Amino acid sequence: MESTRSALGAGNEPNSLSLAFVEGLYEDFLHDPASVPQEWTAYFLSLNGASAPVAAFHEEPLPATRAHPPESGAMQHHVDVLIRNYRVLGHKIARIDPLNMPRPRQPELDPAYHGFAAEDMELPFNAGTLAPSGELLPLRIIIQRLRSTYCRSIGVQFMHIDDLSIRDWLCQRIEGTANRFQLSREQQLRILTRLTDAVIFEEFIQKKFIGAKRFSLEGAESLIPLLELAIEKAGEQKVDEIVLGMAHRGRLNVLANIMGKSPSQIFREFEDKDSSLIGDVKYHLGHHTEWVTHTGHKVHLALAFNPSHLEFVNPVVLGRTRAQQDRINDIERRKSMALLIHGDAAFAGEGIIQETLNLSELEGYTTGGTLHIILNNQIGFTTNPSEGRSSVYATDIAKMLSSPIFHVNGEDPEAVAQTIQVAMDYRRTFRRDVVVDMYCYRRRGHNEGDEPAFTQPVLYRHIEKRQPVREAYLAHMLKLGALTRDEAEEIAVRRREMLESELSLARSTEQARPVSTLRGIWSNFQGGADLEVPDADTGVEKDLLTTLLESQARVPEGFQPHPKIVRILDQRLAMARGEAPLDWAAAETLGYASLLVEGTRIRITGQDTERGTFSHRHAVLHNIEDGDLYVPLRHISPKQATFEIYNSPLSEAGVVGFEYGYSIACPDGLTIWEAQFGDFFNAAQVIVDQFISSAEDKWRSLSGLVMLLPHGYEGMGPEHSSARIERLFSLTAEDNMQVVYPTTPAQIFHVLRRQIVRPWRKPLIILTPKSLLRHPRCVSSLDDLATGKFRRILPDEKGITDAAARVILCTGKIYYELYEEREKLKRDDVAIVRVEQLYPLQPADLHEVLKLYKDNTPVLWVQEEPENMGAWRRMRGKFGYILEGRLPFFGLYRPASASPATGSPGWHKKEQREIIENAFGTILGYSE
Ligand SMILES: Cc1ncc(C[n+]2csc(CCOP(=O)(O)OP(=O)(O)O)c2C)c(N)n1
Repeated sequence: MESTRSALGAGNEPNSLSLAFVEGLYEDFLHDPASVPQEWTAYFLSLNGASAPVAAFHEEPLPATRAHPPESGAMQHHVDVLIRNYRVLGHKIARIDPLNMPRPRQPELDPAYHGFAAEDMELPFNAGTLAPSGELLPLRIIIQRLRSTYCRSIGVQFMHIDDLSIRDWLCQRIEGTANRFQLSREQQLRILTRLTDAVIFEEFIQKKFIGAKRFSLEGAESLIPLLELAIEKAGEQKVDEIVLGMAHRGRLNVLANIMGKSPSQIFREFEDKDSSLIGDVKYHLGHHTEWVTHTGHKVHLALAFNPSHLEFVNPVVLGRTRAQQDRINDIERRKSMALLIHGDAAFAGEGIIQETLNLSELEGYTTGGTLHIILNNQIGFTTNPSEGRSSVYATDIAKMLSSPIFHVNGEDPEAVAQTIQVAMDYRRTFRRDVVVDMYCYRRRGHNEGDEPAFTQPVLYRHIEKRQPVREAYLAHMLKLGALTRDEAEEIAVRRREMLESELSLARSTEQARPVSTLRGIWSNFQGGADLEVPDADTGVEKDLLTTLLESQARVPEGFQPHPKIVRILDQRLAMARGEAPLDWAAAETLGYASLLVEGTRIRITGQDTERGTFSHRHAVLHNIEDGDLYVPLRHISPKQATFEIYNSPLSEAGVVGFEYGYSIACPDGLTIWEAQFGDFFNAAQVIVDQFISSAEDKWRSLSGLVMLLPHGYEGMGPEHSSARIERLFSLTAEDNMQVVYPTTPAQIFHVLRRQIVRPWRKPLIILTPKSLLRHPRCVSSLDDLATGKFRRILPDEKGITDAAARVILCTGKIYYELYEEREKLKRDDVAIVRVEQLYPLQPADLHEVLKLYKDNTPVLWVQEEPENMGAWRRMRGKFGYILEGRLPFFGLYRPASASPATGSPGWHKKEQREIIENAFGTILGYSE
């Protein structure tokens, strides 16, 4: 027989894992013979008590092998080591797992291992924080306390934390209170009620919507009381808002039982009657509600919309939380809190977890500590933990933070309650993340249509026999005499009746009232079609521009920037005074400055974005004497709005998710993420696909996030050339986002301002330049910024119209190469038109400019990218071979290629030259 690699055991070999597993099962068997699988019952009965498995901890007297003379001070030292070992390893034998999965023995927790003999058990020792009043305790009591603190239903990992003050706090807190934690009868009743709510909800849907997918919470119902306790505690700590993120598992239950979503609304979604809800499946939808705690404190709860992509919502929730804090200037970051619920397989497997955790302590990203809850049902779809991670715990990645990790048995709701109290106090005290890993199981398959016994037969035989947590807790309360069975039944009956009436309501009304997401801070903004929102004038008075640019060229007395920076500042001064034309950096920075003085807060992040990857921005100046920093954009006016700029960690998915989240909570601010090179945004593709491009369609959720993606073929190789315009195009439809490729400083100025001045909130993707940052022709005047607006199409700069024998249509940096070639060849019969807004591109905009040319003037789309990339295929797809019904349309590009660009600068030049020359050469198959 092949050894079974089930979740229950690592095979039949008698290794330490299976030994510990057998020990656990044997303990269960001694407690309740019916609780273990039949094959094990037979085995344990056959033992007949003769060779009972060795318990992980010897309760019986130890062999009298005294290693330490009692008078020796070494004995106290060994007690200290034993105490320390419990702190380090206690969690490894704690009974955190309702399924009793095999766990290795920990001999280091055995007193005999430290040389103690049976007769030492009554000797008194200093017990540190285990004896809050400082008295000496017999070794027996010390061990008892250690076991009940570290090895019962809660296992805590905290010894990886380097900061001793944090470790001390945790020791005091855990050891000082573990044995004294007591819930009142009201609290116990409340837990029972919430467990009942969770159970009845699943039961009800199971009965009324047979076979429907709901990703039931069964096996992990303690999540509902856990969340309630966390929210209540947050209320006590004066948190006003909690932003939650979670995946599919138990989401409907959370929506109904925590988020205040009406069950009738959920039932309507099951009936699929509601045409206003076709954007996404029901277990992805967000919701928000007002929670009033038992002390009367109001906590706003917002559950973020979630895509199927597990865990990617995490940075979005953090960004949103941060924005809420920034909006109210909550410097200590105590008013809003992020609460993330993770799956165990996803937490261990998805790299976005590391990216998210890494943000937690960074100045530009911290939110004062996230509460992470792992809904640890010990399976991922059909994948066992042994197949899903190399680490012991699903949570091991979180050890990168100075945060405790609490593993708690979800079948012990009171332990869950105790854990939440400590975790929330820790978060509050240290303003750091904290992790609660709630061990549970999944009673059914991955979804309700799945048969889990196909792949986990032994595990599921075991799970089938487990009493639901509500039953077990009820039995506990009945034993305590805290309530009667009739009273408990009454709670369940009331809940069922409520759900019945909600179901009738759902079935009696045809349509739900459409829920508008554009309320509160969003009420002044709109999404929808581009054509419904006119372009706005975005010019700024010239005098003000001068003042704003001058203020950015100044540094405080005694501040000494690098000499080359001084030169740049001097140039800015000359630009401000109209003595030199504006370059890209000056116009970009004026875009920000003008918005700041109008009251728009700005946040810009990205790798090396303070300086700018190509050294153009220099938004943060460094004093060469002492390294002090000065941010000119924070000093332009006493009444200006906040300007934030941060170099991001080297991450894309995490930080783009964060900024997207920020943008959805800050519609009146300008939120910008900049890629190092445009190519790297594909490392954030999930955020682009699942949120940025589709959120409005799926969830009617808007965002005005700006992404700056450096783009352009400059011989820098396959990964430093292209922001993959073609990929952006594949995502554009229904005016879901804007893609622009501005070619002048004035254009970047106006498009940045347009993003705020129009009430239209759409993601804006700007393809930004590299060499153009310093190109002598890529300049604008103050007048260009003082009047007008962003121009979607730039007509020929020299005004060539009637004389044109051909029109070159292009976008971006290649324009300047074409322009120079035209100058060199003196070809005034060639007009060059720039498409500055690639999407949305209205045919009428193009028509407006092309109508200047004779009917059959050919148009050449000229691009640097290969045929299968760039904008060509989209242009041809949209306009065909006949442009505007009259002008023939041709394309010029690099040959189709698997890789965006060559790695050889020489080859690049040759290819580029060919394109430019061909743009002015004969058009094959067409006679002019
Ligand atoms: C990024 C991503 N990869 C794969 C999936 C498919 N998938 C959905 S649920 C699931 C298992 C998740 O396991 P776990 O995180 O433990 O949560 P559980 O479903 O057990 O609650 C998988 C692989 C997904 N939704 N997202």
